[in-house]
Amino acid sequence: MKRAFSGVQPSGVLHLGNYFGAIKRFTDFQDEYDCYYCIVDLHAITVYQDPKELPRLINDTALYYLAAGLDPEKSTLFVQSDVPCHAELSWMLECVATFGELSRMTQFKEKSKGNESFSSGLFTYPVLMAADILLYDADVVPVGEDQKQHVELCRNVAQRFNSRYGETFKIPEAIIPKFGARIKSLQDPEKKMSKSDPNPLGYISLSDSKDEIVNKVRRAVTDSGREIVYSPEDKPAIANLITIYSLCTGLEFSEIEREFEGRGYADFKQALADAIIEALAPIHEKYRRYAESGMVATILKQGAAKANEVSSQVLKRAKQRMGLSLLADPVGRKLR
Ligand code: AQP
Repeated sequence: MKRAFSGVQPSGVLHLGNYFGAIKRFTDFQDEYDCYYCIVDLHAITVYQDPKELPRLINDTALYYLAAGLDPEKSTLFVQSDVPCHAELSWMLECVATFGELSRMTQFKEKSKGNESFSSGLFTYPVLMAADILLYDADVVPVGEDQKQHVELCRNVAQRFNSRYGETFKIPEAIIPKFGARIKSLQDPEKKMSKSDPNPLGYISLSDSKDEIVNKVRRAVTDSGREIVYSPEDKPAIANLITIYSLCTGLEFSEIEREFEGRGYADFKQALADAIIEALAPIHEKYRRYAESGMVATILKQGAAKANEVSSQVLKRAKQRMGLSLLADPVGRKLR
């Protein structure tokens, strides 16, 4: 069976972008791939996280993975910091990645902009992500569009490592959805929907109540005119709302345009809020059942045991290739 790997940061409550761009799709891979899904807490701490809040966010992210349909019998779900190989391989890969290629990463440029004292972890974040992926010999990496550049860097670093030290890593491929790969902020269609957006009106969290959803959709920015047409260039705000409506209902853009022909933004927004509420209802229900079951800790513990087993073999291989650690070589070749 081929392998899939992906992760989500526990840096806030997950939103519609994380859902449609990533975790909903994770479940589609479960029958075809041997899946490893990680809660990447080491990535989250590249910006400050309150240590009193972080455990709750980690648990919450696991609950949303499960509520979205991830089956722990089919997929391995674990927390990154429970598997030490990630940090160890990351350092080895930092010695292969170059300062220049990391400087070109768009996410780093955006997150460090106007901030003079960002952490060095924010800069090396994509290398840790490369380690995450390569440790599982992943064939595919289902992600939203914002992570495409990071998967490309992972491929480049792995290829460089392989040509310098000999065949070691499988070269993975990013799988980006056709629609929903980049859901935009409800307040600024130039920006992606993001959980660390300081303005909560910009995103719809998976935990939002019906009233919050109605309020956020009602206050979402629109474009000039009043027609409901999908035209990302001329009407980026409406195109974003149509995309969300399409993802929630399964309707084609043309069907949506027909449904709302001659009707205004207010009607469309009401229907959109209803569609989001309906799409999130089963997730809320499943979230509640998993939270009450108290099963999450056991699922994460079992997942970490399996992830440690698989990743330690790949790390050992990489160490041997690099000529590190006498103990990494089981036949003690270097001890002669
Ligand atoms: N707006 C989005 N549209 C589609 N997909 C998205 N993803 C994130 N935002 C959107 C995808 O969700 C997965 C998990 O993302 P992440 O938590 O690892 O980090 P991120 O991409 O940086 O997401 P956020 O919400 O913007 O987090 P913060 O604000 O903490 O940086 C990834 O597959 C991502 O592509």
